[in-house]
Amino acid sequence: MNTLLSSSYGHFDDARREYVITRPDTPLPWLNYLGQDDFFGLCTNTAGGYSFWRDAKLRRLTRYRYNNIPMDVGGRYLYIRDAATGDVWNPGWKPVKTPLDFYECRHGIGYTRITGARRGISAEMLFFVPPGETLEIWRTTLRNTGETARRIQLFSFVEFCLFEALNDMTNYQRTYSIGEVEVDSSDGAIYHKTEYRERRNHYALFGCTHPISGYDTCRDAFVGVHNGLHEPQAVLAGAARNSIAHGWSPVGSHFIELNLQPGEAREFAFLLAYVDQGEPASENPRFTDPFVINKTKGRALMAKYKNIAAVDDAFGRLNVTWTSHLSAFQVTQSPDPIAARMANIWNQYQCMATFNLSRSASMFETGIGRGMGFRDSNQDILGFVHMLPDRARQRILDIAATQLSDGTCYHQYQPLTKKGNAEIGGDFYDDHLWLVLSTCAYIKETGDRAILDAPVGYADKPGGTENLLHHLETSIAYTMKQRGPHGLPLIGHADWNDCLNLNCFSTEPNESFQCAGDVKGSIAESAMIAGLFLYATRELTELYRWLGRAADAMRIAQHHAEMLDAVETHAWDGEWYIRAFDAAGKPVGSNVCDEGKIFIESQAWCVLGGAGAGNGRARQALESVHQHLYTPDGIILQQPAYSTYHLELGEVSSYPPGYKENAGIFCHNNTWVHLGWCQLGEGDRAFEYYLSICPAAKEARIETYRCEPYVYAQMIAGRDAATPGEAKNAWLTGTAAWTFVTVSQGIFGLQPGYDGLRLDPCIPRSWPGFSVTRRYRGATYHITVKNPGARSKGIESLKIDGRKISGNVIPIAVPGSTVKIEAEIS
Ligand code: BGC
Ligand code: IFM
Repeated sequence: MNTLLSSSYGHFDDARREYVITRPDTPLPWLNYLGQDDFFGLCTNTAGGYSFWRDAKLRRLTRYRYNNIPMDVGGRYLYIRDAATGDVWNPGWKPVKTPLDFYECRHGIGYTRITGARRGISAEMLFFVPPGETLEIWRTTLRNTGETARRIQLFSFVEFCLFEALNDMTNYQRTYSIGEVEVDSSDGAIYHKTEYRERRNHYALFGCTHPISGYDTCRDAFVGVHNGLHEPQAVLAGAARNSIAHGWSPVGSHFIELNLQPGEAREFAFLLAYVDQGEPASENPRFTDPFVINKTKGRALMAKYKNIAAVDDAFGRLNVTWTSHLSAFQVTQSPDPIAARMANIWNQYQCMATFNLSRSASMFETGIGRGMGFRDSNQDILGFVHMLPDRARQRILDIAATQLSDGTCYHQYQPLTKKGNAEIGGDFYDDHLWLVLSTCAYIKETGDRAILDAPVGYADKPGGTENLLHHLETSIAYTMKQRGPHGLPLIGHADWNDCLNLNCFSTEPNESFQCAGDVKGSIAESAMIAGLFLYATRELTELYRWLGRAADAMRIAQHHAEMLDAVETHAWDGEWYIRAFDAAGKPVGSNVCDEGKIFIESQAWCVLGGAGAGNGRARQALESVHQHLYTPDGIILQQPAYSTYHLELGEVSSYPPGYKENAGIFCHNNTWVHLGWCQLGEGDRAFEYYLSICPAAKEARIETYRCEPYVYAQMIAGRDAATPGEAKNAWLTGTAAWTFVTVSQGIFGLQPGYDGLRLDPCIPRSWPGFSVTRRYRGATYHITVKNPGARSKGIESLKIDGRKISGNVIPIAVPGSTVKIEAEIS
């Protein structure tokens, strides 16, 4: 695949799996993530961002000020000073913003490489987290590209966070007095050891593999009380202060002096590590012993990466690891390069980020407010399970353990403790159903039925020995129990649409801008949950059949039938499915409403759940979406937008028209309609819709779109907005997982099943065919589909290693084998 379109800010380099940013002043900071296991970093195209271990709230290593001016300040900085002239600059342009002769940022898969050059000196910094390590490496190359010898001074910089990020940014009466550091100038190691004294046997280490001439750890000494990061006084003066922080704000800065001859280059690395020594032994008299940290692990890390060859080796391992992850699904030949580029590289990469971080830490999520979401993480698994099924398995069990025995769930939990967060309100009556979807997707991917027997208790019954299947049954039973006057599921505080708060009785918004209201006794119902329930019960019925449990399959199928009847009897509005009934029993998302007549979610989920299949309503519902909600920028959440605030609808009407849930284009729910069109065999529609929200297709309009062109955004402003087409909330969105499901299972049509891989593509009629390679249950399938009759759907012939078979399910091959599939749509 070659480079395609480009924007005025950069272009894709598919061969290297990179997005290349060619000027630093992007419309918004364009972000990448470092890390794939336990240690993570956010890294923007100007080296901004922060790092944490496992949990962006509880184990934050470096500080970051959201809502800053300019927007993105603070990060992994290297100041370069010409000792002769005093000229100071950064390779990533910020924070000094001295004009560069050359700037390039290559965001790659798990790494970011920033190169800057000025007046004959070039500096390249490669940031990455080696697989399995709890540290990030800044591989640094300084080169004299000029014709005269140069004396260069370097100052590295991080600002430490005192580990607990909320406390760090709110509780200054305490935090200004607790900071402690230690410096080992012999090996360039700066230890940030706040909290070590107290109860936590951990520290952060900022090391440098090049000999240093000095250091700083006190922000006031290095930056200056009245200076900004664009003018640190130590850098301007060309000398480190060798400061030791006592309280206030500890920082880490190494001072390096280099003499570079023409053509000479120097390569070395900075390391930012988290060292957790585990709980101190109980006999350790922590409060009486002299306060000496155990540097053994820190020193071992420094020694390990002292040699640049070890750094390169680690980077090589990172790339090999990613090639392996991505190779589980690769489009090898496609008429549309954008779809292939996104599916092969960026969409799967984004799925890893959402799996790891849920909705916790991005340029729009502070790492403090949200942990792992119950519904979010279940959905994230759908786009991740093919890459690392074992990690998905563990996650499913972790999530299930945050369900309560009555069927409700902690809406969010903290990644470090895996405990539900009681401060975040519950009563989202869709949450539990997503667990059915993630579990079934996992078993279809792996065949591991044993997960159903894995013991997992309920959050309110510690030590319980129920199993995962018990949780699925509890979930189904809970919705059956919680139904309203029309037999549809009650909505509770909200369903997938967090802002549709139909039990909002107080004009006093609470802290999270959600309306206060007691859901007990409320009759507000959700047609979206009804559709989701239809889908979940169909999944569970199929699972029970596969398990040979016919009676259970029939029992669940009866629940499905009952709900289907309620949907068709009460939720059909004439041309589409209504969205809900409010607390007064009035329809929401109906033609009888003045605003908010039609919503996207209930159309998509009722269709995906199997409603409207035999009576034409499914097609009619999606046609209504096309007529009322579809725009070239994507499908709007509802129309007409709410022009005023409605207490009885809640937060959805609190947004200005065109933004977020009030008639914004919420990319996440668009994907369900894409799948709906695939289900109906409309490949042209599905693909046109797919491209409408695809970031790689936005390059030509990047000044309007503003967000990263390589990852999905949660929201694009709708046509009612003042800024239509403008994206927000990039990276951490359910759009990632669901788009991967759409592309891999809907469009290219590779659908993992209990007994094999079903091949059921739905493509634009103009496509002559495509090829995909899929790793599935240990075997590799090379699949080629031809479309000589210019149709969208319907596999007519299927050959496995040259042998024709009937139907469209590819049987499970021997692990380790390679299978050649030739198929035709005709
Ligand atoms: C929604 C936001 C809302 C928030 C709190 C999010 O999931 O997307 O629009 O402000 O929840 O209710
Ligand atoms: O469904 C939610 C999700 O859980 C968080 N982001 C917004 C979505 C829609 O409100």
